Amino acid sequence: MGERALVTGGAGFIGSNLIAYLLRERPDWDVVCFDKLTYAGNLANLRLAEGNPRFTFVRGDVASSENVHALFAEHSFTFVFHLAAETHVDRSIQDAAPFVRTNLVGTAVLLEAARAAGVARFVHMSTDEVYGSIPAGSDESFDESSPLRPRNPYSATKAGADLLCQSYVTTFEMPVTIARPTNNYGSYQFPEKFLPLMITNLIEGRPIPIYGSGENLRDWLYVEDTCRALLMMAEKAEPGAIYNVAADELIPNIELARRVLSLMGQGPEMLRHVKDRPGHDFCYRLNAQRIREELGFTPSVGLDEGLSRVVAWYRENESWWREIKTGEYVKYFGRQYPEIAGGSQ
Ligand code: NAD
Ligand code: TDX
Repeated sequence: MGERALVTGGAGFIGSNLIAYLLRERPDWDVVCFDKLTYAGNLANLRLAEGNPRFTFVRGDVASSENVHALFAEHSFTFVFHLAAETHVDRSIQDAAPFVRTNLVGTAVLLEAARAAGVARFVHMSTDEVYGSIPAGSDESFDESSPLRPRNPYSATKAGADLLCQSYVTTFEMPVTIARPTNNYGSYQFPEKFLPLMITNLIEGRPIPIYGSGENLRDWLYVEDTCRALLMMAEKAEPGAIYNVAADELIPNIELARRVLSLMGQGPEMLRHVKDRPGHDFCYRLNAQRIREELGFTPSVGLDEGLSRVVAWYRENESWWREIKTGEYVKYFGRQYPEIAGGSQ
């Protein structure tokens, strides 16, 4: 019999890729997207799912008990993939409040509803940022038992959500599995994030802003590999397990920028060193042995291949990101789904 999966935050970058992936890879599953449609949510991201009879969109706020209650009253879920979050570190430095509300309160509300409903598996999307930063010159890496030492408001709220999930495993024996992936990139990534910002700026003839020296290191994971890991975790992981998900493609930001320049046929005059992010984490390096050994997961798209694909995608989908950069994309809000679950905003 087919299963029903809930994807929170499914109108965002990874969520929309996950929905397309689940509809394709699990042809007998129904998939429900629950999303508030914040500035980062965009119904245009769901064009591959739109019209599919196995897909339903519900507009709602994970931090609203009323909205979440209405969702669970309407649907019975086997799997919950919890991706809804405020996600941009720079925004969390400007104003932490929405991060606390969505990432902490939202996770608490959703856990409680999923527990009451007795879902078979709750996959929580955490992040590599919860471990904090590895200093320059160290070759340390984090495994799943490393302490959580978040250093910015975004990662602090993600660490809190991660711990809430762990508490539901020990207190209620709830079948929660936690994913801690590295930096994702791919189609439909909001152009405030580094990689799509670089590509779209270059197409517009604008420079690439490099925070500080550009020596900070990130590990770049192609979004479809993340989707595959999340599905494996839903279907194969032991309840309560935590998995790092890494690409093993750690490079300095400046080097990533140079590769993008080269792919796009542009030169170093397009680089601009700008003021550094306050508290800028230097490096996240993960040991991902556990998911490899226990679930057989290894990433399949290397950085060279992934970068070519993503540059091509942003070139071919100019209207998608131009509507975001001009703010025009809000036209999608309320176009087809004006109501919010449970009736109030
Ligand atoms: P995104 O910002 O592109 O999308 C977030 C989505 O969540 C949007 O559609 C937004 O409308 C929705 N949302 C926000 N607040 C909500 C609320 N209160 N109720 C319901 N929906 C709400 O984010 P993303 O990059 O796709 O990240 C998805 C998840 O993966 C997040 O939990 C993030 O912390 C985690 N993560 C992301 C990365 C990355 O590199 N992008 C890496 C590791 C982990
Ligand atoms: O304009 C920029 N210039 C720049 O040098 C931007 C936007 C970023 N950067 C640097 C900061 C980081 O070292 O590039 C790196 C990547 O920055 P972001 O795209 O903002 O990602 P990061 O801060 O690493 O966090 C991301 O990965 C972990 C996601 O946004 C998080 O949601 C995820 O949890």
